[in-house]
Amino acid sequence: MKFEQTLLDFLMRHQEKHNRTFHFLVLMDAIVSAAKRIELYYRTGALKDNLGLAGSTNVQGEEVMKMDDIAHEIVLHYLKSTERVIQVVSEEVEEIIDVNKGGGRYFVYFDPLDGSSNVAHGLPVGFMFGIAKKNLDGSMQGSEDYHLRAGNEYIAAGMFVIPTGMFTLALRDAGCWRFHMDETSTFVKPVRMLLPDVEKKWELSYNAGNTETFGKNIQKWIAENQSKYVFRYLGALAGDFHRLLANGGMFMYPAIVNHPDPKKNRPQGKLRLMYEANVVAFMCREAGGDALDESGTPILDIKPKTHHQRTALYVGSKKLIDSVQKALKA
Ligand code: AFP
Repeated sequence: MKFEQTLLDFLMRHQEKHNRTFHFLVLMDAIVSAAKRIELYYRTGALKDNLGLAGSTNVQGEEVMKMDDIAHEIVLHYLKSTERVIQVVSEEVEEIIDVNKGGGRYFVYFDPLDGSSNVAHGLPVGFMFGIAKKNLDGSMQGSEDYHLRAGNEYIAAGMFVIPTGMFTLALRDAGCWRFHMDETSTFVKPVRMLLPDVEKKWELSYNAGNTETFGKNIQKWIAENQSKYVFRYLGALAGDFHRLLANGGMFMYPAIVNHPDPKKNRPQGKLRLMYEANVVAFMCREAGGDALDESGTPILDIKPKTHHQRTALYVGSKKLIDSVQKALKA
């Protein structure tokens, strides 16, 4: 009889190999439990009437679906239960949430249900998260912005594409891994993800309807390059990035600077730095790729000023990111 590897077994070996503690296993166990629970609600959402609007707006001023509230509560519950999380930032809540004032070692930044325009259709959404750890030497502790870590300080980042059972996790300096979960979400088939060099498979992923609102240099780059690549766009970052990691290419959400209604411009970009852009940038770096903002700054180098900060994002295969960087700086 052949037994499959479990996710915790995979992580245990990883921690041992890198001489790390098992606290991280407890945290990951909670995150996987939360993902399973969200997936269950999502699958049964229509039956349980969980997919309608909750009638409120979130901190980004967007309508909150009931499912977003549920997913947030689920993640918070499981993170609290670990007693190892200091604070969390959730897309659904304005404030930073103190989880364990007395102790703990991790900060978790998450979007429990990213891509909410897909919810009403039962199409894939993402549960995205980044994890940073307190400085065990005590430095920075007590400082007000201790939780505001740049992506290059994260120790791990990952995303579940719900409800597909696909999970991708990047561990700092130890690779980006994709897990194909079975129906119990327990047994996995880990696959090391490396962006492929074969350009004929590369894809471009962006909201093409926004093209005329982008900066002129990016519009020019698109006009000169887009016909070389296949175009794909789901409207949920986790799903779009999932494809990209396997096929290569670039996902972008440029700054909106030429909207006919100037009030709708988004010079800072749309995506959230700490739980969207950093998460994919971190995974992409471990898979051999790169990520930039509109000024050409590496996403992972941006030191956040606020926990819900937005950014423009260009993420994917190095060659394309280098080419976009030249265009941004031209
Ligand atoms: P929503 O959760 O508001 O749908 O936003 C999803 C998202 O942050 C990201 O997952 C998508 O890639 C991007 O926004 C889609 O944005 P557009 O609908 O403007 O294309």
